[in-house]
Amino acid sequence: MPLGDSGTSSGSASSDPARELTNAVQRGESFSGNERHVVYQNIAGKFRDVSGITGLDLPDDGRAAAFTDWDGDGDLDLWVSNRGAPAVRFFQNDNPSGRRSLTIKLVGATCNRDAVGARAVLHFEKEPSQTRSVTAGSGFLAQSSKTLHFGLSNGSTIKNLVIHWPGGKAQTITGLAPGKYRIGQGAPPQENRPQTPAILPPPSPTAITPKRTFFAARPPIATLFSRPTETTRRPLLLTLTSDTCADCTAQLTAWRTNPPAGVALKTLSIETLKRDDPERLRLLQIAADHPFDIKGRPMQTPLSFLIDANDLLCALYRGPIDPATLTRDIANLSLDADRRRATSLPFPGHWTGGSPPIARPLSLAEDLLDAGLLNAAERYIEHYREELEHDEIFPALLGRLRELKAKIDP
Ligand SMILES: [Ca+2]
Ligand SMILES: [Ca+2]
Repeated sequence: MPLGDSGTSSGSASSDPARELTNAVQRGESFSGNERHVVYQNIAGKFRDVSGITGLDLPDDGRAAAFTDWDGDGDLDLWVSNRGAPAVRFFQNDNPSGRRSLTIKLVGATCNRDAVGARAVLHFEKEPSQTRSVTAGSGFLAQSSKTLHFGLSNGSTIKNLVIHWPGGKAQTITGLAPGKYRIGQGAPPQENRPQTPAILPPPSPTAITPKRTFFAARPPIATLFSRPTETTRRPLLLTLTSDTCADCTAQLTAWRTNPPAGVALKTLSIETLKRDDPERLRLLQIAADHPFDIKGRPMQTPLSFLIDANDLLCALYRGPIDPATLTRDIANLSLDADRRRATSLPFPGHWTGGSPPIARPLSLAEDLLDAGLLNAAERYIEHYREELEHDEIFPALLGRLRELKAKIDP
């Protein structure tokens, strides 16, 4: 597929393949097809698909898989990373078979200390031998534990372990019982008691869903919403509600008796917008999606935009708003960029360097073009022309707008 000028500029035509791919990813579509994870069990050299019974057959857009005995109980647990959410999954191996294992941490002396490249062959009295190698990286973008893991069948007796050190001689170790060992190159095995990482109970989904985001970089959205004239030069809280949403009714009722101070309120019904002004609804969705680099995901209502007096989008709230949080966010509207960045963190922490992020109006204009809202894009470009002209790919943006318009009206 020809990629044209994609990746080096804003791209031009709407049929630009790389742009289409990016848009699909932003819409939450799979990058590589809807393929479930698969697990194969090796049975004497033949493989059986056991994906379903392992519980690993998820339709995630998976990337890396790394094996390690994370909880230290002797069996291998699994970490998987995904392109979309959840970005990381941990699978704790709870197979109750109670079988034993032998784990070996190799430490090089004349070879590299991690013993990368070493090969260990475990011989048994009766069963076939097992071979493991220390690798730096396994599969795609993954690194499994460098500790070698041998699963043992019931009643098996270990004969010996032969370690082929990189660039060195083979070392044979006898008298090993199941367990955990650390073996230095040329030295006898020592019992290894690695620190076991703590496994906390998973957080509840509601605790990890971001309900409110206070933006470090504030996108300008003046032409994407209509500000009631009486709210000029005042912060505005613009809330989208749905007729069928109980949280919306509760939120509006709460505000009737106890309206937030220091901000003008404006409420829009999604159903009314769909009927009377569908483009406005699309513009508001673009404003809500843009900071998160997503497109067209289902909207959770009430959805509230905190917009400052300069029409910058400062915060976004999904669901009912905690009044104390809103009061604090309104007070924080005037923070400078550094303190705004510190405030935007969703968890405790501090920044160690770099400049605070700044919004890029040009990428919002591109979102409007991607959505085919050419008139809205033109209005946006006209309104923010001065800022946009500082962006080095502004000419390419204008070129793309011209091309898209020519397609509609050749
Ligand atoms: Ca384990
Ligand atoms: Ca286990």
